[in-house]
Amino acid sequence: MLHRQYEVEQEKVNRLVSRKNLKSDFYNGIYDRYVYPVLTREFAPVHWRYDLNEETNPYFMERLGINAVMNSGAIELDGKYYLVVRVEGNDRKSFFAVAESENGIDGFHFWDYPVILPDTCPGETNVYDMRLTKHEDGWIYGVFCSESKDLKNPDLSAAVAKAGIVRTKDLKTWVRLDNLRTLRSPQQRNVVLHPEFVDGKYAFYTRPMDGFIETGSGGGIGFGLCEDIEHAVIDEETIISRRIYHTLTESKNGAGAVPIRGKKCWIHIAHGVRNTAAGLRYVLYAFGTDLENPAKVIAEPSGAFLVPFGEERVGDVSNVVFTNGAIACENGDVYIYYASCDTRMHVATTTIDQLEDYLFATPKDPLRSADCVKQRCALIEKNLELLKKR
Ligand code: M1P
Repeated sequence: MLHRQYEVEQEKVNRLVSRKNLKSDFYNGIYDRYVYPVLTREFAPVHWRYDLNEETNPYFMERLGINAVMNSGAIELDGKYYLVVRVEGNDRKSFFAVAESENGIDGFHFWDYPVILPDTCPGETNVYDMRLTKHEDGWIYGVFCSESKDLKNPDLSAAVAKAGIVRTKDLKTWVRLDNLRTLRSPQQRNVVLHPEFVDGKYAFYTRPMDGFIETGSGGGIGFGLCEDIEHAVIDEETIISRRIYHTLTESKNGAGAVPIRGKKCWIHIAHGVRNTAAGLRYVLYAFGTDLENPAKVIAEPSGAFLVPFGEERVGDVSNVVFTNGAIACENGDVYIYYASCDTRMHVATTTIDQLEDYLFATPKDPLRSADCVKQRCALIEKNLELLKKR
């Protein structure tokens, strides 16, 4: 018999799903932010979490709780907006689940079942952060982090991160391919598949790492080509977006959303990490690469593109924003999905024109305080001249 509490709890989920989202009063001219997250753990269907049967669950206790919903791949299909969400159970294991919306800013609701990934790697303990690429070969690829215990290292926390690859046509049936092998980098996370062939090959953005947490000698976001996506191997990775001292990428960085084809460049939204007394701080930054050669950076605005604000600053891993999904519509509108603090999902909306203006007209980081002051004084002087003419 269905427990009477079911309707009460499901009504709470329904209210969240049907809540209209509103643009917040935040302004920077680059994008709009929204009052409500697009997904929180409270959006998880009740039948994922509770045994609904009164006989076997007389107290209607949560049996398999959901801790967080975060870092989501994003894709538009037939006019609908889909997120492949990283859902983290109370057991700390992550899995993927599809949530869909009619308009991309509210109404996201989960499908009945999570994504069933083919279980081809016996050592794989955790999977997370899928990037969805609509590739010109006709498949939708999901590239994600496949994490296993490092059996060679006695440290209990030692782990190995690899890039897992799946493909699908409908987000329902997934075919697992071999994990990516990068011959010169022992670990990989934040790997992204470029949507077009480059020199007739599959192109990946990589993040070479020596260890599981520290990127060590890995210099930043890499780029490499491979012939065979079913058994993907990259032998050469070229660093295209470097970690730089005293910038927001000093500790590490990583590719984020699948690059968007703009009018002037490929638009990249990535994350940069620096260390602070309060721990690592993750922010988003953006750069542009050449349309013919996506490994060549041609626009590098200074500083952060999006940082955690207000309530976004607090969560399981505080002071973090992270993106691994954006949707660019045919009319030029762009939806950037980002998680705050490994806890919940948000959207920011903008356009390709705004993003390209940001990329090409924002000054570059001069890398020294003295030069930053000169840069700012030049702006102030120009503005004061204009204001005098009012
Ligand atoms: O906790 C913040 C993020 O940490 C990792 O990112 P990176 O590999 O750049 O350190 C990822 O595990 C990501 O999932 C997480 O949001």
